[in-house]
Amino acid sequence: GQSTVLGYPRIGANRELKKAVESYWAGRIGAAALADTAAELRAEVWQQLRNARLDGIPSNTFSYYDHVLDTAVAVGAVPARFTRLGLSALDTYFAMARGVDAEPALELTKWFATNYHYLVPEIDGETTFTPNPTKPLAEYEEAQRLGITTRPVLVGPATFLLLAKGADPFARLDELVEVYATILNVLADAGVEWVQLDEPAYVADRTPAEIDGLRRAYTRLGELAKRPRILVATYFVEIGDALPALLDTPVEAIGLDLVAGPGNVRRLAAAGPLGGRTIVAGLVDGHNIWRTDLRAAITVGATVTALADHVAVSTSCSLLHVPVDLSVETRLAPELFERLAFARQKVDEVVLLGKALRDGTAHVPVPPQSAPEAWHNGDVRARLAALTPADRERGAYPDRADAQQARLNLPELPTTTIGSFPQTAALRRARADLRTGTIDDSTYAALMRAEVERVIRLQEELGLDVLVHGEPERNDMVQYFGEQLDGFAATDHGWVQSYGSRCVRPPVIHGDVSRKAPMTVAWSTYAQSLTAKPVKGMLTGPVTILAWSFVRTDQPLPDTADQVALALRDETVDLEAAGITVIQVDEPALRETLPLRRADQKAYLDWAVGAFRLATSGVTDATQIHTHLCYSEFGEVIGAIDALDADVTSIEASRSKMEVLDDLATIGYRRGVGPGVWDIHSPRVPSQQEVVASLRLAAEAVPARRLWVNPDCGLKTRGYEETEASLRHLVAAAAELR
Ligand code: THG
Ligand code: ZN
Repeated sequence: GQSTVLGYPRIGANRELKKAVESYWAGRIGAAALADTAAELRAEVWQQLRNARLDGIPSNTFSYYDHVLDTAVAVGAVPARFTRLGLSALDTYFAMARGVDAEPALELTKWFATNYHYLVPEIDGETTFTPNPTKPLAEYEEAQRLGITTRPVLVGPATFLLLAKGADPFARLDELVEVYATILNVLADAGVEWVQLDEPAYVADRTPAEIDGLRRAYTRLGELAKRPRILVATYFVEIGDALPALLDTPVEAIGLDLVAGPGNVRRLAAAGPLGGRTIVAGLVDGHNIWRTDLRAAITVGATVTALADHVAVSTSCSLLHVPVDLSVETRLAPELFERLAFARQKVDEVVLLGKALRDGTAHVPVPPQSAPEAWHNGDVRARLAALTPADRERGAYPDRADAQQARLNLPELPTTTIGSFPQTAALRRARADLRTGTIDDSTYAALMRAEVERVIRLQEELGLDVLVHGEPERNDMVQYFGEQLDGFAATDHGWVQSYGSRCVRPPVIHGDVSRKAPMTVAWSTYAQSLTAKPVKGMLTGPVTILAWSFVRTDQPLPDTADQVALALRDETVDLEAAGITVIQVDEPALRETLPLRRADQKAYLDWAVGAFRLATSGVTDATQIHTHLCYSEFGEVIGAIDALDADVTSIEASRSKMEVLDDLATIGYRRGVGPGVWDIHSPRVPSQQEVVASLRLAAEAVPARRLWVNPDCGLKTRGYEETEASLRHLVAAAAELR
């Protein structure tokens, strides 16, 4: 009958944290003002959770940048290259997060299969773990002063090491556990009753040694004479062999995700006696925005209650992944609004479920569950039902390559960019002015067209071979399409943290997806009208659109992917008919949505590849399809990249030193490839010689006639100065090698 949440958004209802942190970085406010804003945001969350009558309130879920980085600081895993800088604790922290001139930042990567990114701890021989409980302790005491008792949350030691990089970080587990032991001691001294240690890494496949490590860690922590009670939280998938291991330890509570892992109920039943432990039942989805089917959740909750002596109702994972408050959305259709719940509303659901499990279900409201008829589109369903394998096939690649070369007549080592050009202050201003009504649609469109023309002229002057229009009209590459497709809805304030101060506003896919009208054709054809060189059409692929949206749960994800794919297919056919000869369909999220368990990966890759091919197989052989993927960890998905059957694939390779090309060669990839030769994540301008060297390295794995020359990602976050200089070197390097 208890209720809790595993975590809560920290950005503030109006992204106050982003504004404060960015002001601090820009030197507009000092550390004290930043700390004040942070304290206000924390107080607001705690008070809100208390007023909602939540029993267990988490703390230390606030972060200036990232909770994995916070944990690294708490255990003293600050690499020497940052302590050496001699900065304040706060500035050392931000140096790790963002880098400084002399030191690159820690690596940023996906937090499991979400669109949140964490900083990868660096563990090396120099790392000496030391307890630094300052932050969890200070937050606990800060809440106490407000009269609110909280449960400090930390990433658990085993997951922390499994997320870290270095030579076998996991070998340091026992040593790290002693540091956690000290932290738990200190917290107990301060009066902390419960801590939450997150071990989400244990929902993926883990080796017996890793499972043993978990058992050892919590046996040791559990045996401490003086410590708070321990909740070990797992989430995102069904727990595996970690459940029996945790039951071997004295931990008092185990958190299970019952939304993404409904099989957890079965596992719990099979696990044997729970020894008086509390099961923290994740019944409310922390990763999606639909209202909970309360009746169904109560049924699951009742089953768990029958198995465990104590049950607390919770969210499936931290609410970090959903927007803060639905009640401020005034422009959503009523039938959508009444089906949604953001963080605040989900807290109410958790409290209600906790009460219902204790007092009975008489007063539980029944929110609308099935989608209204108006969200269904018979035409789209009929099209989907009529699909055949041929709809996902293009002609044989050699024929396509010949037809494309006959039409495009490209030189060897063709040069291109990934799509976006720098988003200047003037462009952002124009978008803001359009939103506030300061300028009208036609003025806005004229400004964007002028920008497209400028970008085309610049690329001609630089001597690039395949041009882009630069995407000045786009905000976010998913939001942009979401705003134009039927079956999608956009929020006004639905921000979710993506990394650090950066946020995204994922659209909501609520109904059958269809295209109202061409989405990009006018921009691409306008750009093409300005030049004799080919201009690439630019689309976001179906998998990425799904990954960066909130998806409907009332039909299988592959069906939604195919609906999006059909809309994109129509767009490619229209682009081709309008004279566009090269079309890029980006899939930067292909890797990130890969299921955590190997057993689920093949099915995912099959439908993901199928959706991409459905989107791209409607054009003739003579139209060249490009795709682009970000991030260098392609290992598990390399076969799928090949199966996409794109004519040209551009990938991030500059930081991984072209290793990915060897992988591609190994699996027999035979089509065009553009390994990024300029790391656009850094403002550094690569010299012509460096680009030449990268290309020579690439040419060892890929024949030169299949090699493209391009940066490793879009340029929207770069400035014009480094963009022009770098592209000049890139074009010159290609010319030199030709
Ligand atoms: N779009 C979406 N998700 C993404 C990316 C994206 N996830 C992975 C990766 N790219 C994350 N990268 C970023 C980079 C920049 C920003 C957000 C995520 C960003 N956001 C603006 C901000 O916070 O100020 C807001 C942008 C806006 O106005 O829409 O800069 O590209 N969906
Ligand atoms: Zn990219």
